[in-house]
Amino acid sequence: MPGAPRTALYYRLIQILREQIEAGGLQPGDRLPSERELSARYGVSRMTARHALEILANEGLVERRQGSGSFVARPKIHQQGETLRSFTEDMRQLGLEPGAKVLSAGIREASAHVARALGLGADRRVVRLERLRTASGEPVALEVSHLPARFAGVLEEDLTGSLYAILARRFGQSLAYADQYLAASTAGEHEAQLLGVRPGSPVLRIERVTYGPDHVPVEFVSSMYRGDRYRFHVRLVRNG
Ligand code: 16G
Repeated sequence: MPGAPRTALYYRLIQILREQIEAGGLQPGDRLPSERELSARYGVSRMTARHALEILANEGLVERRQGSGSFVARPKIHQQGETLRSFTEDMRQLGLEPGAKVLSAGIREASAHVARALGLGADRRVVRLERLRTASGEPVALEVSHLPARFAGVLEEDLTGSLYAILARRFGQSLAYADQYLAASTAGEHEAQLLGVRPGSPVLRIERVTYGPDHVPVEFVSSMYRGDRYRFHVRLVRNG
């Protein structure tokens, strides 16, 4: 890339590769040129080529496999943020098989944060449910749900399926809306192991309070979604 300032070289290379992937010239599973090939083709150092591939890997666009090179990653699981849906509904919509592995389930005393989110009064007991969610067998999210103690009956149910379906069937509890917060974070050692990523990998930390039609909070969840497998879409409409 003659003429480009040295510091911008890897940005240019990233742009070129990203365009090839997004335009479909390179398909999921396709092998990308090696560092050596990139360096020869675009006149950059191997260090620059490696740096560009590392950045694309961090973005989840490219998968680097030890000893065999870099490959175009599968598209991310695309979750839209306009409709309140369960994990099960989200995955089915995408043609993926939803799953849940129960890591722990029981009654706990809520922390101040959880009690505030659920608007709890004197009774601070909550159902705490920790589940690893899978999409067609692949771990994609860790969810820690908290429900007010009036829902303790969920603990007698099979929690490897849909929690929202249990709430509807057993308690007649429908859900109306939710407040959801997203923040960037990284996976700790334990979480990384469960999610099948390296410790320190980027993740999306999501907190959500879900309300019933009477505006009473039903669930507070704190989740960790794999940053390399997820992207969230929110439509913003301009006022006026
Ligand atoms: C979503 C919700 C979670 C809820 C689950 C129910 C987020 C961050 N989390 O994953 O709060 O417990 O759906 O799904 O959106 P289920 O009915 O399939 O168990």
